Amino acid sequence: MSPAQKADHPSDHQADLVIVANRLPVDRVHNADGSVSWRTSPGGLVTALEPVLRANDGAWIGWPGSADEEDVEPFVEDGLSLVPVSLSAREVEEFYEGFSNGTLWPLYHDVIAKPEFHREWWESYVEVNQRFADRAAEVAADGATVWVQDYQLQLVPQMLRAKRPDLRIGFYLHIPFPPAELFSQLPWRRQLLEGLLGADLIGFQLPGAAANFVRLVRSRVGHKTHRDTIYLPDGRPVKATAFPISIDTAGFEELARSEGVEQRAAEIRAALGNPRKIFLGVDRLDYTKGIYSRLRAFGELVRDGEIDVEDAVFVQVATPSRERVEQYRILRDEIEMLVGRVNGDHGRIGHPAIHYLHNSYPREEMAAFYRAADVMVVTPFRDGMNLVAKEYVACRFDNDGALVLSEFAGAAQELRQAWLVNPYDIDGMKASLMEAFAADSKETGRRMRAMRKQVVANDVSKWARDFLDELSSLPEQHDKHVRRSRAG
Ligand code: GDG
Repeated sequence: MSPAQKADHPSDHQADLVIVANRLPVDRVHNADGSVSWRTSPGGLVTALEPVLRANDGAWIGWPGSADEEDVEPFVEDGLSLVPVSLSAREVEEFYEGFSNGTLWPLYHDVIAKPEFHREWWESYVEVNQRFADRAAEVAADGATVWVQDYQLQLVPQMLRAKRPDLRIGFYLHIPFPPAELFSQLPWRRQLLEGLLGADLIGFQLPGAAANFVRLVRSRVGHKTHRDTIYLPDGRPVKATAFPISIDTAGFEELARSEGVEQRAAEIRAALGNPRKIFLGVDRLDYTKGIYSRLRAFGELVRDGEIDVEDAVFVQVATPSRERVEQYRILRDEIEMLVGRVNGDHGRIGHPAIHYLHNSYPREEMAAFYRAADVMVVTPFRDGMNLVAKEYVACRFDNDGALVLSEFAGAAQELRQAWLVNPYDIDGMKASLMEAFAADSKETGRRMRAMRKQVVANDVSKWARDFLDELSSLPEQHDKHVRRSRAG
């Protein structure tokens, strides 16, 4: 079969590179005429992995995003081989909203919200992970590389290795990995650690997360470790190390420089009444992001007369997220009540203190927001990385604009020249917001230049390359082990 013929029949061939992620990079759309089509949902991960996938005849395994669909055959969309995994409505509730987002997400983010432990959720997590692993085992060619993504699929590496010891398996965790004291609450802690240990290489956002993992493996599973390497009893080494993720820096900058975006940024400023300064927050509406505290800090500055609503305005984009999970509904109500109160108490006709947008926007509009904003406010209580902070920096090609950034975002390890804040300290946050607000262009320029250097030199393709290079450069021990397991 020619490569073109192969691409038309993805189910007929096996791939040398397989990405396994909870979501496919496309959404299933049901059209009015009853037909079904696919809409690409371009995220940073797809942008980064697309070139490697194309170059390696790769495939992407994931859930198409709607429950209880009949099984969909693998298909090719825009030249990418996509392999759908179906979830029932009950699995969406128990595996996705339940164990992934009601147990693991809060547990891995410092227990900001209380994690719930339910045995049915765990059973569903095991079943769905097995389905993803089975799919990967079918799709991967002999000796292929499989890269598993994120907290929803932590058991896949071990399940996959059990079926296919010939594969080279990588795993990347996009969210923080918690300290032992928190992780140990999990009734299924050992199973999760062993699940991850099926990989040859486990990537984390920060060195501290990798160290937490290695320490836990030593104390809970009892394996020998040396620095970032774990030695399993059968002699197979597993490396756990940091690969801080990034963005398509050049792509964002190009968008920001385009005439359409420049014009739209001017329109946004004008629609806001051309205030002297615009503060901006952009987040998924999630309790880890610290939206409430930052708006409270801003509201107090307006109340105290430090900021005049005719001089400055706060725009908060809160993208709808996990709306069926109770804690997210409560958070939305709390934030909306606060916005109403601040605007009711301190706004004037035509001048609300806070513009709150519960909506999602196309990439161009996001870039226009970043271009329009003078002070970008990113204040999560805990965040694996936070791409919004890096996107803002990428869009500020004329080296202006100020970034206020939480110390507890992974991005703070790289963007040292931001105004770093502790989001639990409202007074400290108020002081930093005022400093960033009042900083002159010499100060903001000095800081932004340094941050841009970092984000330009470390983009998401470098992240993907670094991970895959590391994975393929673990040959000796790996091949020795594969030979041994084949012989056995
Ligand atoms: C997880 C980790 C880690 C948001 N609203 C819209 C929109 N977005 C885009 C942003 C950004 C992305 O979504 C959000 O990424 P973050 O990194 O800020 O946060 P999480 O969603 O929590 O991501 C995080 C990340 O994984 C990657 O490893 O950094 O720590 O929690 O790209 O621009 N994009 C568009 N419209 C919106 O309305 N087009």
